[in-house]
Amino acid sequence: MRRKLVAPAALAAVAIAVPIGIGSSHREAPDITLDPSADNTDTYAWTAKDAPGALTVAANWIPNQVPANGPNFFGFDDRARYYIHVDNTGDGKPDVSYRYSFKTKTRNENSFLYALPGASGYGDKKLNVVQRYSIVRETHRWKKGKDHVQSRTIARGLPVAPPNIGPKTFPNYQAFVDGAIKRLKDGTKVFVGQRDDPFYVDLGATFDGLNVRQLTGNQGQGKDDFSGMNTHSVVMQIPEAKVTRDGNAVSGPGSANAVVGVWSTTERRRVDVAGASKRKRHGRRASYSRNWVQVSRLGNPLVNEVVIPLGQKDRFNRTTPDRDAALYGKYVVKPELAAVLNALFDVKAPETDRTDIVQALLQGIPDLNQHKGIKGPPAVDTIKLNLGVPPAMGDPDRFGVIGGDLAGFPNGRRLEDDVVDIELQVVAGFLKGNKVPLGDGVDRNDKPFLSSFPYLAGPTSGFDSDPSNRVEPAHPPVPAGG
Ligand SMILES: [Ca+2]
Ligand SMILES: [Ca+2]
Ligand SMILES: [Ca+2]
Repeated sequence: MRRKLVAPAALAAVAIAVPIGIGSSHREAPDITLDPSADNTDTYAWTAKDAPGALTVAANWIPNQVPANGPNFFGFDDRARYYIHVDNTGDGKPDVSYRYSFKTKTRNENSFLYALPGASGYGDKKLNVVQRYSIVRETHRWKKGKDHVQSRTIARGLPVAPPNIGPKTFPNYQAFVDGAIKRLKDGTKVFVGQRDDPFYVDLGATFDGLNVRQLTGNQGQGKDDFSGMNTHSVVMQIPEAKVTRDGNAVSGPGSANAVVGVWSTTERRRVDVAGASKRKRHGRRASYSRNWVQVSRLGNPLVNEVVIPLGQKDRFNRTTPDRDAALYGKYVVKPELAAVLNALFDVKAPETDRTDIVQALLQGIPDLNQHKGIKGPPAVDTIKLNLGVPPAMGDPDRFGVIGGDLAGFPNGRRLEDDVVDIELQVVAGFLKGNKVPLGDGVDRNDKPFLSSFPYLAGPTSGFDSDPSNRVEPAHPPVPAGG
């Protein structure tokens, strides 16, 4: 499925290039590849054009879903807990968390079908398998390092939009999508279900980018390795006052409560086998609850993917953002990727003392998305969004802040933001004046995004699944100008 590397210079670099080619956080660490239903793939946080007073978040799990997957299709794991966290003070500790738990019901255990042809809605008995979920809203108060949590169930029994099996099973799949969009009592809008994977990247062109830089874009023969693949999404639109530090809406970009940090995690139950372990029952905290263990997390795209070395990747998934500077700071300040880019392309990327990357991704940019009122902002891997910055008037610039569009990555992350190109250029030294037009040749998702909630494109159906859409094109790339 991976494209071949085509730049002669890149041929020698196959082994080095592998870690960058998989996805934003798709199967990025050894342990999580064995547990796909808990694997965070992407997290997005932005201010939507049609919802200026709300924080919009999309968190995706379960990577690389080939749509044709009967008789058992992808779904959230009833045994895991899925989280979206918001830090409104800048210390990397959650202040508000939304916890999603799932329950799957099979109506007819004697059938092998997920649904009978013509299933029309969640109440229709033809829909044999129905997954539903609840949301618990947690508010955290941190005192002397201890988390005092208050929990409140804000939704229960809401339906998950089913996997899109095909037009015979679901003649009107959109009815399920519409039925899965809910507005809660506190004004929060939610959608949970299968969607098209909005991430886009091309491994081959990433390292061929220098050769085709005048043609970056799909015309440049970049091939989206995630085209035609689905994911499972939680999309939320939360009124600002529910997530800000002072419980008020944000009056403008300079407002003291304007910045929030967003990330998502997955937890699994801690397994205790009597007598099998001498470890203290409640060892060092690895999650926000002592009976559960965090097994996956995701703030900024590609951090665990290309910054954290293999030997630390599983630990990164298990630790919390407030410890990032202590545990992983050195990998950001001296990123291996800068040395790799230099070895391959001689782009003259600074290889040490990369405080510019630490600031752009982990501390926030002063007067833009740096938390206010915190001394020497700690380096924490959260997506920092200034809720007071209005959405871009026209089409978003895929380069976000480095393209002059302050409403995009790394001030939050929109679906359209080309984080692969942005991060390659930032690692090459963009913020230090070394502007190299690196890119992977893919400048947008294969499917257009929606202009309204839930914004992510609909999933490709199993019936319409097209393997030829996911492999290298039959014809060789057309050379520049050809
Ligand atoms: Ca992941
Ligand atoms: Ca906090
Ligand atoms: Ca790109």
